[in-house]
Amino acid sequence: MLPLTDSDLTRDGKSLILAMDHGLEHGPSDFEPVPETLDPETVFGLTTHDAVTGVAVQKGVAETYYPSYEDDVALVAKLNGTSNLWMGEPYSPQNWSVDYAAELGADAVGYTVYSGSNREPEMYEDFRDVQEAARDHDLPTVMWSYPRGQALKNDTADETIAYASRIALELGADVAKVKFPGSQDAMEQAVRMAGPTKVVMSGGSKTSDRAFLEDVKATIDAGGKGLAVGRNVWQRENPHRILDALEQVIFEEATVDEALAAAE
Ligand code: FBP
Repeated sequence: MLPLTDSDLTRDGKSLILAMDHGLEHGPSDFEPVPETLDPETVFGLTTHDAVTGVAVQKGVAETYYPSYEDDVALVAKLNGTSNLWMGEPYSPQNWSVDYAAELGADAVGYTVYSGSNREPEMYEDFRDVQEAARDHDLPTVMWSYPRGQALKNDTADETIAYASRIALELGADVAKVKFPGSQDAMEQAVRMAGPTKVVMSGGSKTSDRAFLEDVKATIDAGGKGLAVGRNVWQRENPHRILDALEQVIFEEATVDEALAAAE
């Protein structure tokens, strides 16, 4: 494992990674709630908030927008991704190389792995090459560890998320990005299963401020090391307010009530 403590991706050992690869993964519909977010510049503007330690984007967005923000925030180069138009078995092809990400100033690489898919063997082979190339560049690897496929009935079941975080450790990821399994106890098990691999919560579709902050708080109290989030920040009319509250919960050990009050 690469020690992440002093990396640009962390603050006090924890991370808040703002994800914005949705234009590829989900398409225009994700930007409809706040039409200004269609312009990647709007979301990049949020990365100057003190709470944000990293931004996760695809190649084209990184090439165009990251050069103006490289002094403000760490780049997590999201190397693979697939569109919502693809209806086949879950698989996510690699769209740019680790070498090119390093050239663009990446501080870490991100890679989705769909364990449980019929194409799992191919994805593991792809991930092997990425993880080893990232090691050559001393770049940490963040695995979007998303079990998915015909055999999987519930992709956020306790044991599924624990398995997801363990797979990240087994395959050499430094950070496991997993969905919230619904309780602090289940997240604790996921953190235990990951060993030295740091576990961060994946944001999910937009919920209320309180519901979202409670999941984040449970993740931090479970030993999780932060959050990688998209819609629950930039689909809000006032994303700065939720970032203020997230800063309290993730970095200041505040309760949800304290965080909401501080963000007023
Ligand atoms: P959200 O916080 O908006 O859920 O974003 C996290 C993320 O992993 C994105 O990086 C990615 O685009 C999206 O979720 C993929 O979600 P799914 O595969 O569940 O549609």
